[in-house]
Amino acid sequence: MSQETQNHHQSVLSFDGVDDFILFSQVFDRVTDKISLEFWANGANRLADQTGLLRAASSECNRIFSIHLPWTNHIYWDAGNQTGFDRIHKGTQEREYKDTWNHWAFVKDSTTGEMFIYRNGELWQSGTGHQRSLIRVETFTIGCFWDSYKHWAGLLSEFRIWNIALTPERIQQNMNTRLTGKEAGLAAYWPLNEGGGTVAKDKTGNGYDGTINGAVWQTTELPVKPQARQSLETSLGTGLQDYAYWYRWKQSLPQSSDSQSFRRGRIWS
Ligand SMILES: [Ca+2]
Repeated sequence: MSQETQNHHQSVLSFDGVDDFILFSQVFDRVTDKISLEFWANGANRLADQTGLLRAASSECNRIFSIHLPWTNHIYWDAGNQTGFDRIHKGTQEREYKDTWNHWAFVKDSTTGEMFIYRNGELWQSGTGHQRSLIRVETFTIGCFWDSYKHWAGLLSEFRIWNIALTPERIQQNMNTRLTGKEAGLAAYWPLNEGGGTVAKDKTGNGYDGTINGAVWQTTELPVKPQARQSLETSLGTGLQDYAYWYRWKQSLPQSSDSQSFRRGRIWS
């Protein structure tokens, strides 16, 4: 097993499949024509055959996003607006989503009309001709299809929403590591690793915290490295902060230290 796919003992969120869910508000006001949703999921053995893992609706209750994982032996990815929704789906078997960790990514690009589902970084299903644009989301839940309806059972971790269409290369690059929250295109990011409390914190700084209803914390092996890795876009995006940190650090040194060799480094929050 490579370094990238080693398991690490970490806190994840466990859903009972009866009445557990996370409720968010106005998560997608930064998303218009492109979206990617990705997460790690470990479906419980008791996971029902008709469940909703995610549901997002407009103020008029139009279906904006929906992920069924599964629904009657299929996995569905829906994305739309007030005119209806675009959909791709494919038949599945329990071994693809139960009793083990799988990384899932659901992507839609309204400009090209493409939709994709990736499983563990590899293309699982795709479709074309899906040009419906996306509109503002008012209610967003993880763990059920509709209010108190068709709840999902299992473990979830590392939930991310992007306002770009992720490529498989990009998914593979980041799926086994935590993010910093500052990555370009990241709209909301819930590592779901708090290990206590009832708030799912959005680590982007955009403030899209969620309220955990019933789901409980569990420590288990997860194929995600606990620490964020430095990525190119993060380096570019925080270059100024990086310099500011270095400058403050240098200013704090005693005068006699100036002659010492200095190797520029950085600190990650
Ligand atoms: Ca419960």
